[in-house]
Amino acid sequence: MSARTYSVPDVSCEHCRAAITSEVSVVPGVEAVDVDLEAKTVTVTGEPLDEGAIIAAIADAGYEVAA
Ligand SMILES: [Cu+2]
Repeated sequence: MSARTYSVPDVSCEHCRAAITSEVSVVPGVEAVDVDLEAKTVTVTGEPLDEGAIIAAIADAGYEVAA
C-alpha cells in the first residue's frame, strides 16, 4: 500500500472535500482519500496508485493540483 499527497490550493470547505472524495475514490486502486482543508492537501492511499488518473479525477471534481 502506498500513499501520495497532492497540494490542492483551492480546497476550502466540506463541499470541496465531498467532490474530490467522490471523484478520486472511484479511481481503480484507490482505497482511501483524505482531504485536509487546513493544509489544502489531498492524500490518496491505495495500490497501485495511477498518478495521472488521480490528478485527472481531481480535475474532474473541479480542482487543480499545484505543481
Ligand atoms: Cu468548497
